[in-house]
Amino acid sequence: MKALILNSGLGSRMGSLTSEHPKCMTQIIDGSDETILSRQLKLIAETDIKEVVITTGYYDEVLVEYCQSLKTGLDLTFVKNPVYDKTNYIYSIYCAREYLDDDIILMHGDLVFESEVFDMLMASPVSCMTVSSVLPLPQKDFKARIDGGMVMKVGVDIFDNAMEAQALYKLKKDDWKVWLNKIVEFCESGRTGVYAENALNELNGAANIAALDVKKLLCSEIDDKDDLAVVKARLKELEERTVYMCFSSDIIHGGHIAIIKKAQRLGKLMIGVLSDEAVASYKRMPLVPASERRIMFENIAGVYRVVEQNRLSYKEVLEEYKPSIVVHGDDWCTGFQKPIRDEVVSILASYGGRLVEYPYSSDPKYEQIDARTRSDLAMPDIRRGRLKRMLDAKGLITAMEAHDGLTGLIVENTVVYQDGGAHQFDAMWISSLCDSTAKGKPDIELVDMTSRFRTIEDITEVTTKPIIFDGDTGGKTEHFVYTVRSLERLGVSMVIIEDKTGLKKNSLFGTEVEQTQDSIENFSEKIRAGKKAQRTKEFMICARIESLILERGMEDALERAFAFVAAGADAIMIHSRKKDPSEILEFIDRFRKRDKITPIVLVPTSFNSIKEEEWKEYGANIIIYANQLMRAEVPAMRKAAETILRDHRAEECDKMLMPFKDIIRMIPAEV
Ligand code: SPV
Ligand code: MG
Repeated sequence: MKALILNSGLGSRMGSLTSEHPKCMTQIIDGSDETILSRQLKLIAETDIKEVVITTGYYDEVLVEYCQSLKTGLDLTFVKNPVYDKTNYIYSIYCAREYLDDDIILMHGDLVFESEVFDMLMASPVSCMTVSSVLPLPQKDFKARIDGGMVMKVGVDIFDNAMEAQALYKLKKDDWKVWLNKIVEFCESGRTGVYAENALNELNGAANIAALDVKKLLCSEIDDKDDLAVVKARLKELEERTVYMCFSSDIIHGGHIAIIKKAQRLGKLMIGVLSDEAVASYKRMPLVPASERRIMFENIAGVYRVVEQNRLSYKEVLEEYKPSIVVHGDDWCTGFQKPIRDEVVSILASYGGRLVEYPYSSDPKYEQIDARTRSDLAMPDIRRGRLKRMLDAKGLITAMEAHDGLTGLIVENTVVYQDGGAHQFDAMWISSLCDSTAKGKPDIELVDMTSRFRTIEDITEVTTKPIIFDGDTGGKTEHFVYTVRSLERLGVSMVIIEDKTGLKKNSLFGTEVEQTQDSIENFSEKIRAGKKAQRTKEFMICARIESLILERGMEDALERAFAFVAAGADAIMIHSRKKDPSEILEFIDRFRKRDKITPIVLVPTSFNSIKEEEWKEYGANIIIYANQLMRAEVPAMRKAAETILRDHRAEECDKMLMPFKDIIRMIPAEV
């Protein structure tokens, strides 16, 4: 594709401004060197176009010298119209015809347009001419008659079914050829004093030129000093406007830079860095924290300002900064981001802002980078540290039970979009109860550590979320120190050990079975030994207190909690089997009076009425849904088995089941 700029004319209506150079060299931004032509060439140079044909005439040598001084990197061809003062630009095109055997971007040399107009033109898949459906029809300038979205006729005397039009065209080779042949015919028969559009009009639509409606965007020719003043004021406005884009990515690749560059052309670019909490809510905990991502963007040339966006919703940011333009990929027109987009559109409309959407393209090169980043998350060193970071970022995190690869995938991938936000579990809980039950065994530390580690591996092979491991009593201190290191190697973030000794039974049996609580001294020693054995700084050991389960009272629970924190526990889990949450609330309240920092972990299986946000307000930090997936699958499986037994075939059972294809699809072919 080539560009053709028509610069032969006299520009006589500009008065003294064109006494020493052609009109296209008129300065359009006070205090800068930018001229009509330098701006056009700059926009062209930002595209894939390499060659520009410029017709000259009036002050042609000044013009050629000027163009060369601009160092645009473009390949410029100058074609002089020797009779520029006696002919119209139709003849200049005729003179340049041998250079124009390609798709052509055609523009008059006195045209000033904003980058968005040029982007729209370049993106058009068909030949088109810029028109405006909202500007008033000019008396003396070009108008186009439009029929079915196509330009039928262009001229100054057309008022019916017409729109304001500017001589800025994209012409596909075939359409251009038809028009150019007509131009040649005109010129060779001596009709050189008319517009090139007179030739176009004789084609009666055969050139297939669509109307590209640029509405209120700047696209104006400069004929006289008044036009110049208007354009200068508009350009100043454009320069002052702010453009907002929000980013959540950990890395910046060529695709991001390309879109940043595009957005920068619209005004002063302000970048929003999505907070760690907001990113974690819909994607995953970012690899690079928001504070560092902020620095990354602050150091990109031409970024005017970087702010933090704390929620997926743009509301707070838009209301505070009122950017003139928000830029986003058009991928958010559907799916979970649609409500966020709708809100942006309505807030922008409330103060006259505008949304600019670029077509979303997924480049395999960048997808590969994303896939690599995702798979890095599964690596032990990266996975292990993410629980602590998430806890710091969010204050309260949730973990769901996973007892094999399949349930791991469910915890990994289940997302619910609600109230403009996305909700998913932050971590996985590898429960002793569910791990044992999945093997048909009782929850009494019968399933040995080697087998429990195998479960962890089944899960880590197919997921990336952090893992909290139910370490039961931790076993003998001499064994626990080995367990700690093995868990660290596996990429587990936290082990929870409970202060029981002897034959452990599940806590939810409470005092119905015999269970022995360990002494504070012994258990503190186990914690100390575990902390000493650990090799990575992020691994956490959580002490689980069974005093309420075993009905030893609140004072005992609190005494233990403070003792275990003093022994080095990184978190405290308090458990209860009561439906009523009040003893848990009392514990949190009293613990928090003395210790504001140590994370509190809860397993609200019985006391399940309180919502996560309320737990956060009370002062809890990790909510573990310890067994719900297993308890959901058992009745579903039993029902399917009974139905088949009853009906002596599987047909009736089929309606209870997920389609066969879906189960195949839910497992990715590769990680
Ligand atoms: C587990 O999930 O194995 C637990 C929590 O330890 S509970 O079953 O409530 O004791
Ligand atoms: Mg357990």
